[in-house]
Amino acid sequence: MERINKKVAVLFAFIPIVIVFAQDFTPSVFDRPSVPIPMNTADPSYDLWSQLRDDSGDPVREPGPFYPGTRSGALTFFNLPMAANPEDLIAGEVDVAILGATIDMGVGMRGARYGPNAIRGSITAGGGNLPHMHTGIAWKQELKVVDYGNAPIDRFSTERSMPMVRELVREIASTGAIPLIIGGDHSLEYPDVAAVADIYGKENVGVIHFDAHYDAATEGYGGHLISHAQPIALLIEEGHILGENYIQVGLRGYWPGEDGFEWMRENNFRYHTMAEIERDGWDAVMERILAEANDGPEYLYVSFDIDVLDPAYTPGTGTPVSGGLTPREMFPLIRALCTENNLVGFELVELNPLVDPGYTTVLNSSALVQECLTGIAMRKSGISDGGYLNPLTVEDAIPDPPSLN
Ligand SMILES: [Mn+2]
Repeated sequence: MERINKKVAVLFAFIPIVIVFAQDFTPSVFDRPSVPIPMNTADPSYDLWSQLRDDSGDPVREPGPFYPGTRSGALTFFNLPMAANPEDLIAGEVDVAILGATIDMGVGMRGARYGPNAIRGSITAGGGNLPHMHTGIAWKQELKVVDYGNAPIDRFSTERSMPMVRELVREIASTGAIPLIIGGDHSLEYPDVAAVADIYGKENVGVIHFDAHYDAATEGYGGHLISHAQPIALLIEEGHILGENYIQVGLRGYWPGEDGFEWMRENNFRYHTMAEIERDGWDAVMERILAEANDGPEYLYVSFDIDVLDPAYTPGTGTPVSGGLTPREMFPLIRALCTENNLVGFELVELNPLVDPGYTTVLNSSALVQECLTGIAMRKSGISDGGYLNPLTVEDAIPDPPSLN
């Protein structure tokens, strides 16, 4: 019995040695040098994703906006006609081209890729044909707007998708049309703003960025330089946009911390947090934002992360933060910004229909985009005051009682 125990003891004594040897010789992912795994460029599918917009095999047609099939049934943004290339935009004298960008690797959560089609499928009262009650303006009657389809996305790589998005946004902007991008996650701000700066000049474009989060991380994301938390850092560091032309609105919660606020101050950012809004009231802060936009460079780009709104109105997003703004606060500001400024781009990002059980977020996102379109239409129809309200809407015909005068 004792001999058996000895044998067992000797056997067990070898186990750690065996484990050590096994570790030495078993290849492990942690033993590899920390360089990315190279891609198989010989794979026939290597670039297939990027050819989404290759229309060389399509039937020949006259350039200009067109309806895919019948006018009912095929889903386009707001039931608008489509355009496929710059020739269509030029021939149709298009004012705004709406581009879907189905990217959601940058948020690390599946779903934002369905944002564009959720907006395409949304049913909106009026839909741009009827006059917006506040302003009396029907944006479809003032503007030529098209659905420009989707940007090609490598669904396994944010990094690889960026150049294609930038090229398409640049293509729209080069015709003089306003690119309106529906995401997709906030990594899109990097190619979107870079593209607009390519066309209008790096020092000539200001950005107003609505978001609960700061989105200017330089590290902390596994070595990635682009994700939905990083587009601003990349834009500033690469010099596509100047810090003094950047305005942040709606920050709250726990990010940025002190380092981030210091970084924004060093780069001459302007920012308006929810703390400032709670202290001074929305009307006062809204006036400041409008004044700062007017004080900025010649052109304006608006980056709208729907999580700037309170999760009560936008539950369908990847990183909701309590204590946000309401649509009733935001709509007049978006309308005014798009009326009073030379808008050269607008993006709506971080809409995730998969976590939007009541279509609340789709509804509010769709309405928000149409507030911007209404603003652009107001400007085109000659209205310069972004706060303009239709007298028919806000004044009844009966004189007020003396007690109110
Ligand atoms: Mn964001």
